[in-house]
Amino acid sequence: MNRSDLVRLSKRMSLALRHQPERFGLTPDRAGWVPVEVFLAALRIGRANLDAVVAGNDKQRFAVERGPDGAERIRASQGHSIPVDLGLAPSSPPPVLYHGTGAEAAESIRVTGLHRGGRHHVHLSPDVATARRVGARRGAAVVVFTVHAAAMARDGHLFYRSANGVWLVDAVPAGYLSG
Ligand code: HQG
Repeated sequence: MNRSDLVRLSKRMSLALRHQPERFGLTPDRAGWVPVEVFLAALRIGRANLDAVVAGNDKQRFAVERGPDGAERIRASQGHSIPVDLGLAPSSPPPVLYHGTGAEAAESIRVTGLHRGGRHHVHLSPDVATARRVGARRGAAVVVFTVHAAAMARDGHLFYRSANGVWLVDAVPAGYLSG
């Protein structure tokens, strides 16, 4: 597979594991896991291609591990819109985190704070460069907000860190944002 085939397959895998498993005849367990064997059959792909996407993925979106029954299983590490419990423990965030978005959303965010869209959490990046890449999905004019994460945590907001290093929180009230 070339790079664009890998990206296309990664998007199909995201759709199947995060958003519309039923379209592929899949029923992830409550933590979002699907047996690898079942997943390969449902997407009609071979193991080598799955491994290429999992290993080569720019953001390590997918996790493969051996489940309690000894069989391998796969899930997306974050970004679901289907109900899943990733089983993440709350974790102390660094002093600040970042959120990149499109300029047209910025004014509303300054007023109402950050809300999760269709996903389970607001997604925050550990560094400006990553936030800028996330925001660039919304167009050329990117705004990067600084989130005063340690202050939020002190005030009782729970933060989670996904297996691929994305910070997750229910919402960010406007008072903790600058930028
Ligand atoms: C915006 C991708 C107006 C928010 C990325 C964002 C990330 C508001 C959009 C991951 C708002 C939600 C998540 C408000 C939030 N007014 N707009 N009050 N509050 N928004 O896609 O953070 O490739 O659910 O700024 O790289 O963009 O899928 O979140 O633009 O890591 O692995 O509402 O998705 O990863 O959009 O991206 P999303 P996101 P993957």
